[in-house]
Amino acid sequence: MPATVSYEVTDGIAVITIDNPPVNAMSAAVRKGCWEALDRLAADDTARAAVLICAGRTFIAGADITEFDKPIVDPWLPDVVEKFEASEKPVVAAIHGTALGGGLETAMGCHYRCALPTARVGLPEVHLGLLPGATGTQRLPRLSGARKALEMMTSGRQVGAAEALESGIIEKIVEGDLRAGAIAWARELLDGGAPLKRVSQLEIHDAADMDDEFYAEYEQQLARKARGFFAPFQIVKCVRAAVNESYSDAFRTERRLFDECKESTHSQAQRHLFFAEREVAKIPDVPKTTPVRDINSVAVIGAGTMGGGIAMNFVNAGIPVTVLEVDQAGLERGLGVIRKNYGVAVDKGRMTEAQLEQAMGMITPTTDYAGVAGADLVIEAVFENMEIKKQVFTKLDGVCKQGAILASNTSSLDLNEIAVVTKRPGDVIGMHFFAPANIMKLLEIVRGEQTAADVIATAMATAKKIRKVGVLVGVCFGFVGNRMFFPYIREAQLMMLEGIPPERVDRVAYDWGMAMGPHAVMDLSGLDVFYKLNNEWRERPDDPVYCRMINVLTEMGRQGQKTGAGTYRYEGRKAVPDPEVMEIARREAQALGVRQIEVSDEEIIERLLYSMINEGARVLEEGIAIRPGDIDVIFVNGYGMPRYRGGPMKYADMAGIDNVLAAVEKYRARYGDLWWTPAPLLEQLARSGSSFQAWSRNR
Ligand code: 3H9
Repeated sequence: MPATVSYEVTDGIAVITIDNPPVNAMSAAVRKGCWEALDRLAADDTARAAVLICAGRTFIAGADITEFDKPIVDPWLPDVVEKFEASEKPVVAAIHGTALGGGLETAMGCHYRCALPTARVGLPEVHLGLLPGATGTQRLPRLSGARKALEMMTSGRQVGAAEALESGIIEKIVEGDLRAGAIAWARELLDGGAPLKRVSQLEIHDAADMDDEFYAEYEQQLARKARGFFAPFQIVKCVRAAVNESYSDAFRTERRLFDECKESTHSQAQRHLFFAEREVAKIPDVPKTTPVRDINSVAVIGAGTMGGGIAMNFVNAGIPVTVLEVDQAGLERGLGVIRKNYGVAVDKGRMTEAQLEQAMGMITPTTDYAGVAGADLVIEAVFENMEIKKQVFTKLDGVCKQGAILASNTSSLDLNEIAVVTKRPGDVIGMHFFAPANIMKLLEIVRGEQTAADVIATAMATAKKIRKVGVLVGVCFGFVGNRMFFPYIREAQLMMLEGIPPERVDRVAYDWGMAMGPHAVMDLSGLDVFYKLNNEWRERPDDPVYCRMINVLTEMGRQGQKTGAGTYRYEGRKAVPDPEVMEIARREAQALGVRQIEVSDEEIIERLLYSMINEGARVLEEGIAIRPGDIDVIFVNGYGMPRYRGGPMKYADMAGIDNVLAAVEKYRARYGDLWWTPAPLLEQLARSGSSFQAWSRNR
């Protein structure tokens, strides 16, 4: 028997222990081990029942996700689950930590389930673009009811032991020693003559009124909550099969639909992100053992929308914050906005009035720099202007205690230039939050030339503490996210001059899966923001066509939603296409000599995405991002790119780098070298038939 699964008998009860760190995934070796353990149990006269338990920090966390890209190795997980159920001797699953995916499916193959009070169970396959494919879509409805199973599987929600007990997913909660408790319970079941509870043979208790109307309504809801995703709808089909077909027919349906999911680009993309989001924390020259500084108090310079949102993150994590503004009026305005934001949470029932007051009580307002002197971490969130930022950092250098981390929330400026105005550039780092800062998951952590390793490690740990996805990037204009977003915006802008209505470009981007189209995003952020950014970009090539409409509209006072008009006109928050804007675009195009053209939807996507990907290749060449996966993590967590596309670099890999290059060359032929010269890395990968992922792995 492989070392990962052990078998021993204690007083007539066999204990099968899976030990496959870190999370006891059902790898081929574990499946084989379980298979052999079950054969041994069947033949073992000294054992009347068995307990399935795991070593380490958790019960089985699911199938081994790394195996989905490889040929299947027997025994396959569904067969193992069925073998557990077929055992003539009762098997009790003993759950601690989390029983997820194939882990819960294995537990549901057992005849009874017990868990520690702290345990959680769930079928989160949907997050990987999959469905529970080891009989989970058939077993969970039989234990919890089809409605609950549908909700759990389409959302991936985990439930705690108490809820699992109440809904019939487990039969017992064990306090104290799980192993001893499970063995005792197995013996009790034997002594009480409990029947073998084979889940596949149970009735679904709430199947009666699950008719066409029910499924249509459920799918309609899903279409809103999981727009564009494939797997949730496959799960509905499986549950429908569970309700309407025999177990064996429905199981075949599950297998077929699981295979469709596994082979889909959605699942490839989502599996990629699963690993990329874990890898992002690994920084080659900042090992895990790097010490981190204590962050027990934070100061935020600037109480604008950004500063306020940043402060809320720390308050929510229980860390007191001092907020500094130049004057009392600014402070009151800023604190008023924070209070209003918390008020919304109260209105929605997510927070009580008392909690709101407690949160506000953790914020100390000040107009005096002496008030931030004792903070462990200071985050500057003032106006995006180099001179102002330098003044702030000079002041901070003068008052802040030694060892404090001085962070800038700049979204584009040269962090090195900011750092050298202080006498402690090693303590200076970028922490680029994304608006709204209290909600968006992404945090770009910008490493300056002199930033110390422990400052990087602390910033990454702090990101985790405030529940952000921290991604380390290097210094360049716009860092990774904005630098790659600029070409996307540039193409949307050019298309307007070419006579392509913004609402069409936005619709195509939205249908591709973006949370919002590029024009809607610009109007939301403010065209003036892009206007200022463009002007701060010192190395910007001289091109009168570049983002021309941003300049024209901003100078007309059309700054976007906040002024009631930008690229669109606004009726409340509703964007309405404005013929006047296209008229202006036509005039500008004429003056600049931009041709009016017809384009396909495919071209719109290519120009938006491939311009971004080409820039991404340069970002990688220059070492501004550590890995292509880091870029992908940035775009799905900060720019509204759908997870099922995997991020821009994974999307390029799936489209084929040679296809991306061919399209880039096509636009270069039309528009010239200025913006469309292929990145050398793109050419190199296309030539060698490689991908960003393979390049990254083999470096
Ligand atoms: C499935 O079951 C399909 C079946 O229905 C049908 C099959 C036919 N496989 O997250 P962490 C690695 S699909 C391989 O940092 P935590 C992870 O990459 C599966 N590796 O720890 C990381 O590696 P590294 C359904 C896995 O304590 C290390 O373990 N199940 C797997 O924060 C630690 O992970 C799921 O979707 C895996 N299944 O969280 C559950 N899981 O150290 C996925 C983890 O090299 N897992 N790794 O970076 C999780 O949600 C979390 O890992 C868990 C622990 C909550 C368990």
